[in-house]
Amino acid sequence: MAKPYAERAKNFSNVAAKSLLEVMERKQTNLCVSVDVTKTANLLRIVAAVAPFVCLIKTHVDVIEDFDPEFIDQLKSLSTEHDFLIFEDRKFADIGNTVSLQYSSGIHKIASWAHITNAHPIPGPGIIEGLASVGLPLDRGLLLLSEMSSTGTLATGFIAMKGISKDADTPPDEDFLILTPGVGLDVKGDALGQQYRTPQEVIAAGADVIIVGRGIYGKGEGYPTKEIVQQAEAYQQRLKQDA
Ligand code: S5P
Repeated sequence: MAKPYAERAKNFSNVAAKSLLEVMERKQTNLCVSVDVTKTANLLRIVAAVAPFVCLIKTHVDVIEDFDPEFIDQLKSLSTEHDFLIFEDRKFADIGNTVSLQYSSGIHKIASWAHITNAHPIPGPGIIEGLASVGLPLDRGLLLLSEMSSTGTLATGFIAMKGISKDADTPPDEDFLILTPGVGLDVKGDALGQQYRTPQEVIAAGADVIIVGRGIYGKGEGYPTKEIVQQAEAYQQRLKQDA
């Protein structure tokens, strides 16, 4: 039996990691829905539909065509109302100075609203220092990409790089949160190299939070809202069984 989320929350000093585990405990869910759609109305419709079943919503804010600051206010209200965190999947990948600007500034001002973001560790420790200089004062969390779900990926375990995360000095019982995308119940992949595993497979491999996208909201125009609600509930229940 896995340790209760509330107990694991005590292992983390990072506020975002702790908050995520606390939400998981309160709502008894480890489902994150990834919403990759291009219109704010559609994104907010999907988020409202899945909100009761998730601990986390993942966005790619740079694919949105009608972005405005009001959209962020609406997303934040849904996050407060339905008790979930927001993860902007920005996959930062540059030197510390550049990522700190990309994170804090520009049109999207990601650090001002996303509880969690992520980065490729490839540039070295400076990327983490740059993002931390912006994010830590705001109690934000940073995930590092150690692997990717796509065919032929070159990212295979960079997290082991010395000085980034797990190194020789890391105590063996240190807790890590593992968030895993590329999950689908009845599909194997897409035409552009995405590869899916089942919830059972990724949980067995150590995933704490499972990220599901098109498996829940559909492709193209997407599923009707009723079907999205049914899919989200089905995934949440399935994950509970497999955990
Ligand atoms: O290795 C990865 C890492 C990420 S963050 N593979 C992924 O698919 N992702 C993201 O997860 C990807 O950018 C997309 O937003 C989501 C998967 O969406 P789906 O529709 O294929 O479930």
